Amino acid sequence: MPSVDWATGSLHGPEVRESRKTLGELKTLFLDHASAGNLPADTLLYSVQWWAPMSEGTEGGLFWGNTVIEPGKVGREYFMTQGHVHAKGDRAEFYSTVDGAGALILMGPDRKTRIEPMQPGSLHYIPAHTAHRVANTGAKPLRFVACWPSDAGYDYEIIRTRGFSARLLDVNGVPTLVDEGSPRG
Ligand code: PAN
Ligand code: ZN
Repeated sequence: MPSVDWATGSLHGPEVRESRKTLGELKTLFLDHASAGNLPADTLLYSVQWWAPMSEGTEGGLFWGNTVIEPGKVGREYFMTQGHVHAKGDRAEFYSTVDGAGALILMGPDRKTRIEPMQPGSLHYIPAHTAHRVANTGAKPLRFVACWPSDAGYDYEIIRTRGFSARLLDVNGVPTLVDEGSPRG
C-alpha cells in the first residue's frame, strides 16, 4: 500500500497516480485572460496525486489524494484549482491543509459563494451538492490532502460554463471574495 509523507502530504508507492494542470490548459478559468497570456503556457498551476484502491465509480469505496497548488496570480486572481461539483451530487468530501496558506471556495446549490481559510492543520468538510475550488493566497506551495467517495466523480462542465458566483482576488494585498458582476475597484 502507498505511504504519506506528512511533511508535504505527498504519496509514495507504485499504486499512486498523478496529474498536472498548466496555465495553458486552464487560462480561460481566470478573469484576466490577457494577463494569463503574459505567462508561459507551460506554467504549472497544480499537481494532484491519488490512490484509488478500487475502480472509479465503485459504490461504497474511498479515494485518497493530495494537491499542490503553486504560488502565483493571473492578474489579481490567485492560482487555483479548476473546481467541480461531484457528478453524484450527494457525495461529500474532506480536505485538510498540510502546508501553505489559501482558501477553500465553496458554492452551494443556492449559488452563494463562501470561503474557509486554509492553513496547516485546517480540516474542511465539503458538503454534498457543493462546488469546491482551492486558491493559493500565500508565497509558497499550498499542500492539502483529500478523501472522497470512489463513486463521487467530477462535473467540471458546470464550472467551465457558469463558474462560481464570486472570485478570490488580491484587493490591496488582501484576499477578497469579489462577486461576479460587482465593481472591482
Ligand atoms: C480533489 C480535486 C483536486 C484538484 O482531489 O480533484 O484538488 O481539483 P480539480 O479536480 O477541481 O481540478 C477533489 O476534490 N476530489 O473530489
Ligand atoms: Zn471533489
